[in-house]
Amino acid sequence: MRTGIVELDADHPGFNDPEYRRRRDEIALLAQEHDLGDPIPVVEYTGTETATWTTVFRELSRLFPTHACREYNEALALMGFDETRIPQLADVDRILADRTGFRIWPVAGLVEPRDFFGALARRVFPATQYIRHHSVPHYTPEPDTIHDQIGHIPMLAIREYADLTQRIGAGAVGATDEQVTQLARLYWYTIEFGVVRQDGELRCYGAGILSSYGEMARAVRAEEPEIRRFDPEQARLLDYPITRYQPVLWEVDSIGEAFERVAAAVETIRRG
Ligand code: HBI
Ligand code: FE
Repeated sequence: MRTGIVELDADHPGFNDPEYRRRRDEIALLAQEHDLGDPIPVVEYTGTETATWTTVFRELSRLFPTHACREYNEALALMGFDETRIPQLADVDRILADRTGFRIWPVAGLVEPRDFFGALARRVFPATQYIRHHSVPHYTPEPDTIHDQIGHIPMLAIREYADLTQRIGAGAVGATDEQVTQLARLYWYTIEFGVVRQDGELRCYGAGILSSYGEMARAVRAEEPEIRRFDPEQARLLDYPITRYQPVLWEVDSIGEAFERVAAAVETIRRG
């Protein structure tokens, strides 16, 4: 559908804000009118939108040196992000194409899991261009451009993470519903919420942690989340909550290890 009408749940922070809803529809229409291969539309962000980015990027940046994995900090420097401006997907698309061959597909919001994985299988990442509601800058009930650009985009410039992302997507092509569910759990526990031990310290490599001040602050303290050695045979059977802090995080020695173990698990899952 190319209506540019965005449905929001009644408990979405922007539900009762007509200006926010008009803006969401406007940005959704840009994505809906975009065909893969077209130039990615440039969004002129408002002062309010930029202020939300500034708040979140500034706060997260205080944690990155001590909480993010080494690869993330290197890749973030490469992206050239700064707190005064929301990056354009068109710009990060060129950097990723050059680094790992991943391309960006601008989308209006959540994509059906099979379509989402189908894009990943082709080394295409569905990324949003709208931003969360300004009333709660550290919270979003759905992926937004802060989550996609601060969480996923720098990590997709890293070969092992890009390959892991693609491998899970490829595993879902032609899979059964149950197989897709298990692949979605592996995606969640690695790509979104993975942690890695570096020089004896727990560091974050999952995009959902890297783009959330609360998750990141609490992940490496390892007080509340239970940290388990990554075992895809257990992880693929364990459900996860999406609306509260993660109770269990899975630790690897390297992102390359996450890739190797997930690649093997994808084979097991597909054999059924
Ligand atoms: N769509 N835009 C977008 N971003 C996501 O992260 C996303 C999605 N659709 C489905 C989805 N994630 C999850 O179901 C994955 O586990 C597949
Ligand atoms: Fe994500």
